[in-house]
Amino acid sequence: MSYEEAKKRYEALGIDVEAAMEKLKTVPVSLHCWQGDDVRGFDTDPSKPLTGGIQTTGNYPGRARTPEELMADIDKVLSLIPGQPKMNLHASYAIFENGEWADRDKLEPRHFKKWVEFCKERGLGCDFNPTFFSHPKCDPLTLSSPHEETRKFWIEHGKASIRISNYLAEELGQMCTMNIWTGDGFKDVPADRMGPRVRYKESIDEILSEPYDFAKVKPCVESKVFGIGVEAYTVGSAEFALSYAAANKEKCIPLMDNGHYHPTEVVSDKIPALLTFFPEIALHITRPIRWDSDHVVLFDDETKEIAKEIVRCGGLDGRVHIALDYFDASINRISAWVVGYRNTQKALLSALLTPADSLKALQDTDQFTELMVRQEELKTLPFGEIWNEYCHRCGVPGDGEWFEQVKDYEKKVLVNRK
Ligand code: RNT
Ligand code: ZN
Repeated sequence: MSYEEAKKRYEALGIDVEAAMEKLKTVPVSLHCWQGDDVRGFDTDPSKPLTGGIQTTGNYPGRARTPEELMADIDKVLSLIPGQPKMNLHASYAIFENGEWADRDKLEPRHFKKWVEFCKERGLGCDFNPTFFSHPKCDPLTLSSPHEETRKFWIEHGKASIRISNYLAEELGQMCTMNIWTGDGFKDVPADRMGPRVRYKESIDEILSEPYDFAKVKPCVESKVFGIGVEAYTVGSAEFALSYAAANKEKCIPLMDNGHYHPTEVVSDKIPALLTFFPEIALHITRPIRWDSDHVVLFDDETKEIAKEIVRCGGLDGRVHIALDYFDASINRISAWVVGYRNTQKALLSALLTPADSLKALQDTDQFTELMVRQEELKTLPFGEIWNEYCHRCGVPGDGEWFEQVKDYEKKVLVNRK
């Protein structure tokens, strides 16, 4: 079937295919730099383990070890993904020059100058994340630590991150989300659950007292249910993060990561709940398997459902900030990045190709039999033809046309990284 034929099938349902593709081309989706090097960054000893309850598993060859390698890999990825990517950096990816090094509380915008140049040359915006893990100053708590010196160090890191986010937003002329996530929690039953939460709240208050323009820098608070080694208690729980964001609407927004809930909870359903109250929310799109395993995003039911909610709640017009967050070290990392990004784009395109208004009308007129029939019939529309056309219009390969390039890059570049 040709694109034109496929398009007619959608048009028969009242769907404007051209408008869907044009819209998606303008929607920023953040590409996380940390898939390329297993979340190691450049500011600490790479032989030290990842901490904070997250884990990468696998040792597929080709991990990026330097800023140059990571940037080269990102360029490869950018050549294979459609849409409007935006970079997403962690503070641990600071680039130090001339033998200089700065600890996280002393980071400055200039340590991200190379990234700004990278983004400028490619016309990308950039999001940012303070890095509250994999560092000797995790005691193991950070912003919620009972030790004042520890808290102070991490608060300074948070403030430095606001200044860096502001720099990224100013230089690149695009809004910068700055996501606060810590792995703070306990392995076993705590004696005090409130103390750490009160301290966490006060620490975030202090970080957000650093001046910024909320139109340009959007601090986010990401919640979590549990992590490896912190199974019993998480300081920044769902209720904590949502309450914090609700109480500080003029200063920050909530961030939901779909790996951070109990296995039968779904973020798709939470999106409209939050958008009923919050003007803006942020998302980390990932794929949990039994826990927050951060597997590569697939074109699966929940990813599609999340995309549908983003689209039909008006999220593409700046209300929902979309970022990817996964890290698989067991397969080719470029492919992992590309597959997850393309699948997120597929889910969004497929959502844009849904006759949302007519389905809603069926629901509102109690025509549930027909609603089921119509929703099921959408599943066998010729989506692949539209998708490949979208990729080509974005100047990137369609399905079936890109993996050889990754294999080639692996042979020429990745295998030499011993
Ligand atoms: C961890 C959180 C967090 C991190 C990144 C690296 O569970 O999802 O967002 O994955 O900041
Ligand atoms: Zn996340």
